Amino acid sequence: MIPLVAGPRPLVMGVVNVTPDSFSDGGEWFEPEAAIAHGRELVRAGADLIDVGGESTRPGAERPSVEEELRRVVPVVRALASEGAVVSIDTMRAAVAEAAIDAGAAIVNDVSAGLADGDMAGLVAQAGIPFIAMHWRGHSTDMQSRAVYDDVVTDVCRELRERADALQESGIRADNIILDPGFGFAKTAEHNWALLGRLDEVVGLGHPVLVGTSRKTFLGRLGRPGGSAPRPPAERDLSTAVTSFHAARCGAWGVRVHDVAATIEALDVADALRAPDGEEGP
Ligand code: PMM
Repeated sequence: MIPLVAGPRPLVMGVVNVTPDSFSDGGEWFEPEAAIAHGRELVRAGADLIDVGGESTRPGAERPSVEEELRRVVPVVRALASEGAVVSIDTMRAAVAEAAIDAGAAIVNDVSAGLADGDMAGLVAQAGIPFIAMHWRGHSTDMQSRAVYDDVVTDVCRELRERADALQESGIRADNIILDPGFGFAKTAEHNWALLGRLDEVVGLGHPVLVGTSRKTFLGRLGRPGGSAPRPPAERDLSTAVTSFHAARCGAWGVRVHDVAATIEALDVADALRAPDGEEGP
């Protein structure tokens, strides 16, 4: 069973992208054996969940065919689930979600919150499993043109609430809906910082909240003068760990990250501050 009620600390979801072109780790785990080995490493590092995805959502990315997406993810989900890992399937396609559930996936993580495929909500309702519904305004090919808000936090909260209501009308139980503000999806750096700074408002919607800032470009731009290139994704893990600390302080249910070990260290600090055990330093 996946604990859906926010615990004393966020769950750590480790990312396994079985893609040739993800911005954060594209190509590294493209072969099933490499992806499975990476998933095992993340479990050993302490991940509570493993998120397996076969479609890159970086801005401008083209979509793989359904057959190709299935070929990428199903063997990885099957292997990791059979070894006892709690696996979520990161997909916008009901057919892929269905095959992954058959292979042992316990959660569906849909960055489109069911909007990209009209069959998704019914499938998840039928399966009776948790559903991660991310704030989304359109496919990656042109999503940045949709990064227009009056007040990004108010608008994202309203759109998430509307999605949660629609998903419940499709038969997904309220207590199986996890919300995610969708960092980097139809958002500028300014929008991402506003959402992170007011994360308590997203948590206030009353559903568990997943935070996915890991290695995203807005973190890579920190300390870089305007116009210069952001730091490469693999050099964004320290700032990611700090955002995980912040997410813990705001009551997030989970954090979706690439560097599980650094995240756990950051969450340990949050824990120690919440419940100091009185040990003497240094
Ligand atoms: N980001 C990415 C992919 N899937 N799922 C959720 N729920 N939230 C996210 O923020 C999210 C996601 C893109 O990042 P990646 O290329 O590092 O996987």
